[in-house]
Formats: sequence, C-alpha cells, structure tokens
Amino acid sequence: MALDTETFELLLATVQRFVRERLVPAENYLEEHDKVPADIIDDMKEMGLFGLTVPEEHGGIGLSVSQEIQVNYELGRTAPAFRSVFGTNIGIGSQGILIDGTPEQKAEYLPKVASGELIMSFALTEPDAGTDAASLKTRAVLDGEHYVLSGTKRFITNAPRAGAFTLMARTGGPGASGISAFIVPADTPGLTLGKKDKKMGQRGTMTCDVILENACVPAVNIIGGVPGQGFKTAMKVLDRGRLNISAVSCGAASRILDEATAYARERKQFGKAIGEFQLIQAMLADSQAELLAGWSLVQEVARRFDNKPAHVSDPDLSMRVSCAKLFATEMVGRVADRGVQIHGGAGYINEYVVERFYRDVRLLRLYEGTTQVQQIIIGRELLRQGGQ
Ligand code: COS
Repeated sequence: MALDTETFELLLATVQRFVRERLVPAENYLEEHDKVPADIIDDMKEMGLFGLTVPEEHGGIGLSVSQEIQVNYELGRTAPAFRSVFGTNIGIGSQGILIDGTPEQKAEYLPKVASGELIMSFALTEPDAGTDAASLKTRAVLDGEHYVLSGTKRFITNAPRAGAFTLMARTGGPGASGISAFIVPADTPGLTLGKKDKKMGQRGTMTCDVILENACVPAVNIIGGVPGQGFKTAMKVLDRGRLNISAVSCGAASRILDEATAYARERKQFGKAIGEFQLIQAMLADSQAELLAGWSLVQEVARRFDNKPAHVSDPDLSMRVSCAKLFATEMVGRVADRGVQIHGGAGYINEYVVERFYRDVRLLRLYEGTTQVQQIIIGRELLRQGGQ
C-alpha cells in the first residue's frame, strides 16, 4: 500500500508549504491560547491529512510507512500540537482497527476516520499501569451480548476531541493474554473525562483521564472479534507509532538546528558572529551528524516495515523500531539542549523558538514507551536471537 511517487511528491510539497506558511506563523497563538485554531483543523481535513494512512478502499490516501515518516518529519518542524490533531487519529488511535480489525469494523470506522468525521484516541495507560502495560486493571465483564467496562485510563492524548477510543481492558486472567482491545464510542453512558492535564510543554495538545463506570460496550466491538488479543494489537500499533515519533523527532531536530544556525550567523560577540567561533560550530556539527544518523535509521526501519504485512509481528523489526525511537528521541533532546546553549540567555526566554522546542521534545522520550522501555525491548530481543 503506497501512493504513487509523483502524487506523493506533490502531497509532501503541499505539507511542507502548509507547515511553513500556515502552522509556523500560528505557533505563538498556539503557545498563548493552548489551542489549535479551528480554521487550521478545517484546512487539515480538506488536505486529507486525517486519511493519510487509511487505505484508499476505505476513503484514505493510503501512504506506506516510508511515505508516512516523511510527512511526519515535515510536521515535526513545527509545534507537535498541530500533528496531534490528526496524528493520533490516523496513528495509534485507529491503527488497531486497520491492523487487526474485522472487515466489518474496518468498513464501519475507517472511512469516518479518513474524513475527519471521527477522531479516535488510544487508551492503554492507567494510573498504576504505565511501562508495565500488561498489568492494566480496567475490567471488561461479559454480560450477554455486551461487556461492562470499569476503570480509569490516564494521560489519554486527544481524549477531549475523541469520538471513539481504542481501549485496552481485561477480559480474562492476569498478564498480557487477558487483555482485549475495544472500540469504545466516547458517548457510551458511564464514560466520562477527567480534567485537562496541565503539561510542561506541547501546548495545544489535549490529554486527560478517561473514566469508565459500568460502561456497556457491544461484544462485537472487540477489535478482531477475538478476546485476549488486545495486548498484541496494542504492541503492533505502538511499533508503527514509535517509528512515527522517531520521524517527528528528526523533523524537530532539523527545525531547532535551523534556528540555532540562523542565530549563530546573526548574533555578534567579541566583534563577530558567534558562528565563527569553533566551539559554536562544534555544537552545530554534532547536532547535524546526529540528525543525519537518526533520520537514516528511521528511513531504513521504515523500508523494512513496508516489506511485511501489517498484522504480522516481527520481533526483529520491533527491536529495530525501538532502536530508532531510542536514538531519535534522545538525539532531539541533545539537539534542543545545544540549541538553547547556542542561544545563551536568549535560549531561556519564551519568545525564542528553541525554548519552546526544548520543552516540547522532552515528551518524545516518554510517550509511546520511555527510552528505558526501548532498551528493554532491544536487550531482550538481542538475547533471544543469541548473537547470531
Ligand atoms: N508485536 C506483537 N506482539 C508483541 C509485541 C509486538 N511488538 N510485543 C510483545 N508482543 C507479544 C509477545 O510476543 C507476547 O506474546 P506471547 O505471550 O504469545 O509470547 C505478549 O505480547 C506479551 O509480551 P511481553 O512478554 O514482551 O510483555 P511484557 O509484559 O514483558 O511487556 C513491554 C513488555 C515493557 C515492552 C511492554 O509492556 C511495553 O511496551 N510497555 C510500554 C507501554 C507503552 O509504550 N505505553 C505508552 C502508552 S501509549 S502513549
């Protein structure tokens, strides 16, 4: 599944222009008002951004993973909240249906996701189950043709915008095999939202708790129709999500580096531009080398992704995705830190772009699996392969 090269190049150029001409100028508004302007969301729908990864047969554009990461690189060059409007929707919010859903589930939900009519959000994390996702406690008890869900989901991105959730709950015993993935409409009686979380950065993104108190969901809403497969579905979804976070990290690093380079050319100290000092050049050089290394890695993993069917899990590929997420998200943290350093005191002042990016990119090392989770996945898989 991929868009033909010529059409994709046009789409990418349109996204680049949209980022440069519409999103970057709106960054200050976003930071000040903590909200993505409605006319920008309308433009996103019109451009087809809500359907980027949904297959054409379900009304989307059907990008391959290699194409999707390029779009995400471009979107990484602006505030992450813009991508979050549709990124979680076509990404972790609805990928579970795309990867493991029944034909009926795909036909019912994906066209609405592609048009932007339905926003979907991914609900795995709980107050006591973050990194240890397989220990989640939200219960789903079968009652005739329905499951009754009770529990709390935490830090759920886009929950206030969501029309439905891909929500993991326990239908069986302890551990991963007792978990099922449900499609839960946001208007289900018994489902309420907590107060909006106040975050360090990424203003304009919306996260909050999703609380379920005897929320009744039809049994046919289990993704794939078979209970006990939800943890695996969630992990497959996160494999693709983590690669996209890696691409966003590279895009963000390129923007920060552009800002730092421009500042180094303009800012004068000791009678010349600070960029003429080799200590400043060293920081720029390290950032450029690390960015290129990260982006090459992300593209290489994306190519492998495109060579396998989406529903098939491949531990070696998951390990490579974790390498990309670990490297790219840590890399952008270092690039942002150097960006602030090159700006000197100005880098700590809110009106400079690097200050905002420094806060925004901090989350990339946390969500969709911390750096330490990626290390666990890589380490375990290496040991499993036995050094061959
Ligand atoms: N694709 C498909 N299946 C996978 C998979 C993947 N990427 N990763 C694991 N599985 C399968 C395993 O093969 C195993 O199946 P079997 O029991 O049939 O062998 C099952 O899922 C359980 O896997 P595992 O034993 O590795 O589970 P753990 O409880 O040890 O969990 C970690 C491992 C820590 C890696 C996992 O819980 C994790 O990724 N945690 C972080 C969660 C996260 O990213 N949260 C962010 C929320 S979204 S912002």
